[in-house]
Amino acid sequence: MSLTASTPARPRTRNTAAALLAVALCVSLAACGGAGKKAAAGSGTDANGAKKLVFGFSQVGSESGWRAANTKSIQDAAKAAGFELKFSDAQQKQENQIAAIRTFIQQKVDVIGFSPVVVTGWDTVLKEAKTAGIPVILTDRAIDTQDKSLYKTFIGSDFVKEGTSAGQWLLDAEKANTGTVNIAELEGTTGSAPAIDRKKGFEDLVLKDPRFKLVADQTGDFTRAKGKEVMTAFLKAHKDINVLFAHNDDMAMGAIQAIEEAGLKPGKDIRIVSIDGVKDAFQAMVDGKIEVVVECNPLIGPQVMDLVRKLKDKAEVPARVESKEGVFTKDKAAAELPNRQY
Ligand code: GZL
Repeated sequence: MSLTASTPARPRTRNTAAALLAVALCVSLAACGGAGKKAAAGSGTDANGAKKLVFGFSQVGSESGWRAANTKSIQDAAKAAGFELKFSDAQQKQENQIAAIRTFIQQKVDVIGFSPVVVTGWDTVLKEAKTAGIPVILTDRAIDTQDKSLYKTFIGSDFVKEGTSAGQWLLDAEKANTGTVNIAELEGTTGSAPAIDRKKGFEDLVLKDPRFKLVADQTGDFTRAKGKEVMTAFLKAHKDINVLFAHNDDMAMGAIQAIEEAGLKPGKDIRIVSIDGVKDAFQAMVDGKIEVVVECNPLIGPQVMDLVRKLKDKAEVPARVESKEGVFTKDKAAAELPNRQY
């Protein structure tokens, strides 16, 4: 068994073997020119031998380009902060997130973070974290709970505002149209905060206007494949869809494939409004297939780690930190595309 400076020292008996081991250890560390220091810069301690902050993070999954960018932001920022990141990919299953949070509790991590795949069903496991004295930060997606003490802070977007921004663009784009506008809606993961709130923001604004009819709406689970599958079904059932509102770009990109395979022109026969702002969506705007993208910023890793450090140090944190985001129409897409980081 090789001992490094980070291995907790066992109590030593006063026998010769222990004394020899102690001498051997000192000699080996000295001979390696402080290799103990280099060895100490392993996962548990930093180059100065200080214990690293351990952050346990449960990610929703890897369902979209947005999620991939969010994961990279979290991982890069944890590394830059010098934290030990225990990262778990839940593959969009709540039971996997609950299991990961329980593991983090058993591992006695310093802070727990997660992006909840759905809004309900968290109280029990978050009570276990609270009992264990481990602070929790919600990232990206919020939860529905009566007990606000179960988490310390939330950082992410205002999804209702994103839905409203998408709806406002459509109202403006159709203001001269006196006829009926039939809308198909590809919803995000059922029960997730972005799906619930984007739907609310968009429909509360647009469906107040009697010209607009919601003729089809179904979840595409935020994935490209499901978005294509559901849009194909929509097109078989409805010959009169004028607009597609997609809760994220990946479903919009899948829908574009379905629309083209049906012999129709996306952006001409069917107007498309989407949310996220991934590079592929900007390229689709340059190509005239999507007309507007409401940005949803995944690059919150550095802000997350600032909050994690504050929680570890028992410093004050705001209850909610909101991301700054824009709305990009297709005429702006070519100029903005080179700036996109995800
Ligand atoms: C939004 C995020 C959503 C994205 C999707 O903050 O939770 O989940 O819009 C992703 O692309 O799958």
